[in-house]
Amino acid sequence: MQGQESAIHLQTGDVLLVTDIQNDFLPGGSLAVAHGDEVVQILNACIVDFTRHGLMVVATRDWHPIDHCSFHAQGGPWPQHCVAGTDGARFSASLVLPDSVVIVSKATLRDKEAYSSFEGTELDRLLRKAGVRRFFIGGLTTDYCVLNTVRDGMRLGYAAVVLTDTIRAVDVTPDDGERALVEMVRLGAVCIERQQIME
Ligand code: VGL
Ligand code: ZN
Repeated sequence: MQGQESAIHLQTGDVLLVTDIQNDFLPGGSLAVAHGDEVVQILNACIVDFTRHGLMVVATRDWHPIDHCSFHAQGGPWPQHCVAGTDGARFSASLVLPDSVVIVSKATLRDKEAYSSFEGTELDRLLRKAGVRRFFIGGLTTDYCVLNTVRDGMRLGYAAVVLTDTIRAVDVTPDDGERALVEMVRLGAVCIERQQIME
């Protein structure tokens, strides 16, 4: 497949975006993503790779008010999930974040859905200030937050590397995740697995 590389060396200006590893998106959660738990250990290894290099790690979280417009009760497409401050919105207890992690909360306003981690957040400003030129992205979900973050980030001028063994899709429609991957490659994102990160 186009967009595949054999190996990528970490360099200054790289950042890792750990996307929405929250209880509600994991098995047992209110919007559980099938096999979502399988990515956590691989992401932990990525986090170690980046921190060892002194590179920034950002953890994003879906952080909704209790009456968010995306919930069924408000006529939206999703069951209630990731309500700010609840256990469902907490990062998985299995995710090992460094003390230096930067946390970015998204979709925090009642009347606004935002799947991209750049939309309505300080993420772009934060990355620019840190001299970031390229983001590596993993987490949940392939077909919503990951896809939209890659799209926005590339539009903003960042290079994007998708860590394909660290993402899982909601797949509301079968193959949404596959289509999202094809779309990200079409946009110019590079796809690798964690073991292809060279230090
Ligand atoms: C997401 C579904 C609902 C995501 C957020 O961040 O991928 N997906 N809310
Ligand atoms: Zn949400």
